[in-house]
Amino acid sequence: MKLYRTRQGTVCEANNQYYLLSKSWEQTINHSKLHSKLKKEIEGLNPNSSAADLILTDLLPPIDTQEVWAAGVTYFRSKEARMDESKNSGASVFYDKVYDAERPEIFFKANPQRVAGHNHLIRIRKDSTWNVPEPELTLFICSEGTIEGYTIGNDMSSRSIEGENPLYLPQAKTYDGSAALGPCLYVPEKPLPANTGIHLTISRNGADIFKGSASLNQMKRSLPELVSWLTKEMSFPSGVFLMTGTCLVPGDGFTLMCEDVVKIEIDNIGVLINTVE
Ligand code: DO4
Ligand code: MG
Repeated sequence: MKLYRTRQGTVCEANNQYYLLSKSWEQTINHSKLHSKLKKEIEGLNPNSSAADLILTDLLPPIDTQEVWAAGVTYFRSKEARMDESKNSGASVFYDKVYDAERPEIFFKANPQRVAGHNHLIRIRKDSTWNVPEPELTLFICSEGTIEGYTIGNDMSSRSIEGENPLYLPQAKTYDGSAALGPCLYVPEKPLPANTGIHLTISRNGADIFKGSASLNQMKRSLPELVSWLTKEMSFPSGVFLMTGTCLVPGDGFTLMCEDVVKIEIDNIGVLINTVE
């Protein structure tokens, strides 16, 4: 089942049929056992063929009041890249340590105002010289602390700022247009398979300049483990989104430029496309 947040309300897609739900986004998504709840809810509704058009014309990011948090250095490739970018600052050792530590790296990523949806513009910082997208499986965790859905996330990152000093991480990670989520909230009956693929394509002037794929089973930590650390001492009355880290890092010579198109695909969830403003 997939939920889409649109300007005209919440659209639920199930078995190739579309339903318009009457409740707000937060009232719809913030439930434990969300899949069964939605299944019951659409049993009493008639499919609405024009609801499918709303996804094309009126789509919004799948977030309204929730915070977005992110986990980092959850894949070996990310650890390697961070250690390399921070070698002159002396911070490499911290990335090495956090990869093996019991406590993961978790940081605040964005409030909803800084989140772009599918086909919306994302941004790079003008005071940063090295910028990359980070394609990340993103969890929706309800206020009771359980994983209820998945979406695609882009954790836009300023690697020159992050590499200069690890204390600059909040500036490297959080600024206007620094996050993208979408296109939908995928609410399956069972957790995502471990071999779920994550695919990134970056295009410039119509040509693909980076292409890469990774799989969820390359992650060092489990998804419930990340959730348990996030929710240890924090409550989220409206639920929360958690980006789970990147495994796809373009080579050191690569930096994003204005008008580049970033396409992230995650198996079963869909495709998130954003152009750099
Ligand atoms: O500490 C740097 C951020 C790590 C990150 O965002 C990632 O691994 O995805
Ligand atoms: Mg990241």
